[in-house]
Amino acid sequence: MVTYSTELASAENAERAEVLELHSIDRDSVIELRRGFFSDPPSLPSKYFYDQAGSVLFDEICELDEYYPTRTEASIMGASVDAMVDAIGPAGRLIEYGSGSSLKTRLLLEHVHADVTYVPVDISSDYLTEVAEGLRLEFPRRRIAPIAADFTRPFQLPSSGAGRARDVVYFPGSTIGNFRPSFAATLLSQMRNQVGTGGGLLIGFDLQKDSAVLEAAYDDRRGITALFNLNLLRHLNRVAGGDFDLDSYRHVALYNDRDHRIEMYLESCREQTVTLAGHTRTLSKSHRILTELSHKYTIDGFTEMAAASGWQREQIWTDANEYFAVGMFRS
Ligand code: AVI
Repeated sequence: MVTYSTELASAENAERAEVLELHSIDRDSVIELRRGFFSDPPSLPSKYFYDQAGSVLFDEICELDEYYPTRTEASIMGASVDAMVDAIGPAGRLIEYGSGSSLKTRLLLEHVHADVTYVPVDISSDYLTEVAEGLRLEFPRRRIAPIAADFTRPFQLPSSGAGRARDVVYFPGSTIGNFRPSFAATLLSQMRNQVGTGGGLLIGFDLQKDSAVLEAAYDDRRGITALFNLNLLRHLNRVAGGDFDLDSYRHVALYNDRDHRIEMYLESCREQTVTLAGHTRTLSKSHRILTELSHKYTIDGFTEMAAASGWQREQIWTDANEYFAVGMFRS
């Protein structure tokens, strides 16, 4: 029989669970969330796209006809892997920022010098351990030395020892484009400081192109990108005490010609009140919440940004349409 006190206890438990969930993101993240969502225009950090459901949706995005970056980068890598491996040389370590499943790295791991240690860096330590174990089975001779870290904050690489060959940072997928140029430059400088003089950077970045191609890539016909965008609200409902009603937002993706970037929003379909991380605000009908920026560069523009962060361009590989580029830089 359900009594008043058991109901009360379960309400208390629910409340406690909610508080615990709220604490499942750290204090800095709560502050970051509040700062973005309770200002105007409101924004939410893109990192909340990637819970388990979001990672599955992102994998689906990568397979979409309209979403050209993944397939184009893979074809550039496939066509020029020998030249890239030469450019990497007998590096001490190949350090991958935000390695995730390390899927894009397998091609390099099959080809790079046998002495190269692979250092995947990822925020999710459980997933990192699992992926590293799989890689050790797949590449039994390769040294794999994972580091659990949030690469958007400064982190320490273990010392590579005197006389070791140079380190190379690998940053594929045009993830650099998801940061505002000022922060992208900070990240490039952080990488430069980690590898020191003579180090390398192999990086994928997306290029400017027709806005219709870009908008289709971020607003596909099957609506997978829309689900990916909306999933961010579901994730925040779970981990940050949000009460977003997913049915009352629509996905919007626009190319901003002036700043050369795709801007993704969730647009409120009606006036509504939302609670997040313990605070409440009102959104009017058509109010847009910014959820992601994806900057598109020219090869020269990217080279200039890299140079300002201490990187000299060595080589650029691109595809026949010049949709995407992979660059090798030296510090
Ligand atoms: C992860 N990042 C490079 C993707 C991009 O293209 O900016 C994220 C993405 N958002 C929507 N589709 C893909």
